[in-house]
Amino acid sequence: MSQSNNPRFWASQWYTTKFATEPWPGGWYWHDEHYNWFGPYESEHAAGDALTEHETSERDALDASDHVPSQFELYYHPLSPYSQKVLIAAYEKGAHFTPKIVNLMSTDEREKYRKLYPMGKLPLIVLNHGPLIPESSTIIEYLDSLDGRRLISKDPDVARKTRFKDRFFDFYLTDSANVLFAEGAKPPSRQDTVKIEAAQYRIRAVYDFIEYELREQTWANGEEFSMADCAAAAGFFYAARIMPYDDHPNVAAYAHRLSDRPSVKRVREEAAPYMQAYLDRIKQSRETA
Ligand SMILES: N[C@@H](CCC(=O)N[C@@H](CS)C(=O)NCC(=O)O)C(=O)O
Repeated sequence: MSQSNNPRFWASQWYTTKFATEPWPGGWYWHDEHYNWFGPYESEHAAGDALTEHETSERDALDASDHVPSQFELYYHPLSPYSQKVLIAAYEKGAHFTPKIVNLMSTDEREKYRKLYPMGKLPLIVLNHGPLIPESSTIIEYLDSLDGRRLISKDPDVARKTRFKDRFFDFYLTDSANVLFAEGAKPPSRQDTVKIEAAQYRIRAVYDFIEYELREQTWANGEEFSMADCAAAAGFFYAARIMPYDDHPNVAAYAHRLSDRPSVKRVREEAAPYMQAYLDRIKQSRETA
């Protein structure tokens, strides 16, 4: 049950470990599914017994209810496009997860989150038996191994195209829209015009590319909604506000289909109050500047 090498990072849940001195008095500790630590215990055995007792009581409580057990914890923020991409996939798959919203703008929350995942990037999932899975596409690969409709085809040729388009939307639509959004929030004198022009060029190139691709297909990779569409929907959340596509009728129709998709609708409805609060904050800071 014990782990010796950086256990917090690699196995973050339901285990005991020994802290020699830091951050708490030496001894054995265990933590629960909410990262509450308990200890110190004199021995690994004593900590293990306390953990087993906790697990048993949790299981009994679950058995006594009709609660569907959570398959993992999802660390995310409703306004983070990569989080939205994973949320869309999770809703498509009908996954049961425990949501953990992290506000990376808060120094305290950011520091706490970096203890769990040092890269500090959202989204991240933590499986019930411990392992962390970071990176939106890797998370969706994992989700696709669970029950539910497939987001990455079993056909290797189709799967390769889905993976290409997923990366294509991430790198050239989402990342470019992020640049434009971040630069747009700065006062004009501090905006980086080289970065802005490069991002605008890339988004236009994405629109041109998919305008052609979408001339006779419903979704990014054909007739089946896939991981590529999760990535596209997340990218359009910001890109649509910054770089309209009215002169690309197939892109406009595709963006409309995405907005109508129940999983995408749900994610955007959940993000709406956070977006409003963000826009209000920007407006207020401009008024007081
Ligand atoms: N390649 C990563 C990108 C994740 C990413 O950039 N996440 C943003 C939020 S959308 C983030 O955590 N930013 C905080 C930071 O860069 O410190 C993925 O696909 O998950």
